[in-house]
Amino acid sequence: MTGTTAPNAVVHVVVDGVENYQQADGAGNFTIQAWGLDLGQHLITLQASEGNSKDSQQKQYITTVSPGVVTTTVSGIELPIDTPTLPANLQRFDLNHDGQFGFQDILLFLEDYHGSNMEFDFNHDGRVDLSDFSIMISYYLSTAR
Ligand SMILES: [Ca+2]
Ligand SMILES: [Ca+2]
Repeated sequence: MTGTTAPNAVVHVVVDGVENYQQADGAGNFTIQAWGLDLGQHLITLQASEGNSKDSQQKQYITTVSPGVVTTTVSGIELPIDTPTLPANLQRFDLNHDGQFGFQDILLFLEDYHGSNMEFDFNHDGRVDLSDFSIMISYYLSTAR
């Protein structure tokens, strides 16, 4: 089985209920082999995952091992991992620019509290202060699950 996914993502493969996994290379290419399959049809399920519990969609293939055929190849498997994009009204709070609005961003704000970074001036009154922090927190609480 060969295909592509995100660089260095871990590809999980389940063949007939037996799980295996392999890390894709730096270009996102992966090659996985399953040995000793019986004749007949086999269900193959693939899913790639990255840190921060980002997963690709699951893909399923059915491959048939025929008599006399030594190698059956499934190629061109694509397992893209979408990076979730932050809603536009939350992007300004993504202070460390990792594509997510989380606790790390709040810590960054606190580190530069009363600082000069006008990127943190969420209400555009020319000061970074408690009112900006409360704006950030109220958005954070409204998105926290
Ligand atoms: Ca962030
Ligand atoms: Ca302000």
